[in-house]
Amino acid sequence: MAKKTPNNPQSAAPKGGETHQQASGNGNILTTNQGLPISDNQNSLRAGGRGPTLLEDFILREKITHFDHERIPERIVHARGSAAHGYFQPYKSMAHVTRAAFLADPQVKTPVFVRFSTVAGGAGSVDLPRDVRGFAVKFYTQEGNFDLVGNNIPVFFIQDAIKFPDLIHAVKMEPDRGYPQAATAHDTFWDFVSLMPESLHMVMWAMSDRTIPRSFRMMEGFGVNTFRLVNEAGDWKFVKFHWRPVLGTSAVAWDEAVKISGADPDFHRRDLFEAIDKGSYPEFELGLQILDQKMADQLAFDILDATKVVPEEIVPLEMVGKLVLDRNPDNFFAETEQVAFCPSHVVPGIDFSEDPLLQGRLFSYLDTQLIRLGSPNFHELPINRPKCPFANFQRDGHMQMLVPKGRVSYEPNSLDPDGPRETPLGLRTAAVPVEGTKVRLRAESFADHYSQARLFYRSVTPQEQKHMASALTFELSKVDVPEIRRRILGHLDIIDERLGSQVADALGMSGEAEKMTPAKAPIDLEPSPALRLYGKYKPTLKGRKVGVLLAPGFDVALKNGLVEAIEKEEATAAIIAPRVGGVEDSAGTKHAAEMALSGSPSVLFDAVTVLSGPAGDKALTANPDAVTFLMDALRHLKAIALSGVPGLMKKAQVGGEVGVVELTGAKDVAAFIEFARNGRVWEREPAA
Ligand code: HDE
Repeated sequence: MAKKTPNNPQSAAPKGGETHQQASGNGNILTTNQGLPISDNQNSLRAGGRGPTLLEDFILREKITHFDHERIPERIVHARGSAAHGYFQPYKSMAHVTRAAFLADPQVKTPVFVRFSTVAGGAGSVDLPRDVRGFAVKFYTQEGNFDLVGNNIPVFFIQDAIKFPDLIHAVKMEPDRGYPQAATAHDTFWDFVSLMPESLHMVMWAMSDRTIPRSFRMMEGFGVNTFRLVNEAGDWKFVKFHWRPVLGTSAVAWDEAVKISGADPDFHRRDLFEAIDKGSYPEFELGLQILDQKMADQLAFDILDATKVVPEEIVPLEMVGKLVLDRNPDNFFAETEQVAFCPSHVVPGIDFSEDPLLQGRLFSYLDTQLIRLGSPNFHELPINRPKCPFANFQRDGHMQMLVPKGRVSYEPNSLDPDGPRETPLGLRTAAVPVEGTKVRLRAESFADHYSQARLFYRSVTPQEQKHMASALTFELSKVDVPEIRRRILGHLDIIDERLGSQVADALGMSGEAEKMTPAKAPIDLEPSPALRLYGKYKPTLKGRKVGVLLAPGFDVALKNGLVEAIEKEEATAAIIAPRVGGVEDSAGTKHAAEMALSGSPSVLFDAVTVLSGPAGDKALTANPDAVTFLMDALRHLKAIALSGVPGLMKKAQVGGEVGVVELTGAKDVAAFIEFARNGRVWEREPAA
């Protein structure tokens, strides 16, 4: 038998998921990719100690060549992403509506890999631009992989896939100047949307707090396009997929987003990784909106139009199972970067609708994986490989990793009677009758571009409305060409006159809106409170991070009580000190710190506390980082608990506001926790 040595990697043939070390030997001998042990990894081969490097140095050349090829083309959209492994488990059988096995048995846990992303920025851009977030789930079911490739917003900018390259070109960096990176706040984006009224509904969502989420763990997810569920008898119903975060939804303030982007560009990635690392597993419930053709026909819009929601008040969500993310990737590139999602990856029991956006997506994703991963064998990469057996007669191709056996690579055949064959259990497309004249035409039922934009604006809370007006003002203030601003103001007037005039006023352009004529006059729809971001979920501090700033002379009993109360809520207390080496309490005992104040602005936390003694207070008062720490926490409507910092409070002009608690004992800690559970102290936000 061949011995397992570094010289003989074949003796330990790599299986999916094996590490490089496992595949190449015992793991502590450095080798080339051919398994040759390396004796010197510090010096290239030279003609004499100070002489030229020799072309013969194949070890140097292999290492550098591999390095030169380390990057693959990044995704044209959703380039920046963060991912995790987990599982999905249904609550009950859904066999009456779908044949899908992963939705049939509450005992079965289906492994999943989930990738969250931003859309517009490059792979190295920051986590908190104003942007839609991708929410892509790969279910490795026993009947093959099902990819639910969704976003955190339930609608899309365009109705027809043919406009996607235009939309993305408009939002990406402008081609002559190469900026702005990861931002909608520039002329080409607003020019495009001002000329494409179908985008206005999603523009309203994009300008809401949904596009600056607090955490991937606190976002809803949506399949956006309409799909079909098909049962054993072949009966089908339409379905809309929803993900609901168990922690509730939450967003940061715009000013926070801007500051977080500087203080921690990896804010969301770190948050996801750390949460899973410490066992606080993100959870999402899968909700289905199921409706038959008759119900769809009664809606005020077309079920095939991806710029529309089906209000939950009309078709309620049926919660069917839970997704738990319980394992971080082992290797970012091998998993998060190489994972390939395709909406065309479905399982028996799930089928497509004729939504023209979805139909285009069915082509695009496979095509994109071919250029990005460079081979039709991308499904053989460990992260993409189905976890059920798969077999067919496709062969060869760039980077083939399987070694198919035998003479037969065709079907029908008689030479391999045990080879793969069709099965009645396989995918059966819903028998949907289709006929029509070949035509390039947008259906009349897609013509109402304003009613749901109005519905969204009028359904959300006053705070959300106010933030939308500020976001629109901010973005349009970055648009140079006045005609573009005027066109948008004209659209806003149609959506809601109050919003239009608020934004016009804030821009200093009252009365300058261009009059726009809708293709179809909007109607007033019944408001849908389900569209709100705030107030829908139970208040909780679970999964949050509280910044505990300690300065010299702080009261240790108070600190311990506070940390205990925070941890009881299943939140994290992050200990900050002026210097990372630690800080002394009032008895002179030194306490370790996790973070230094200069690198830990309050924007990184959900609520903050500052505990100090007189000497510490004096130092904090003289420290601009401490002053901004407190001022920002107040501005960002955070719960604040303070002890022993009269000087700092005076300097930062903080004290007496709602949600600012001066700690004297345990009951004050409880009051602080109560404010913190509510997320933000909205009473402090000035009225519109
Ligand atoms: Fe995508 N989209 N998209 N998209 N999309 C891609 O595929 C595309 C759309 C979404 O984490 C690309 O693998 C077209 C809607 C997510 O890897 C590409 C159209 C929704 C991800 C592509 C849309 C999405 C992508 C780029 C209009 C929400 C990231 C890289 C017809 C339901 C998946 C890639 C990941 C990625 C095309 C519209 C979500 C180019 C043509 C609507 C979450 O194939």
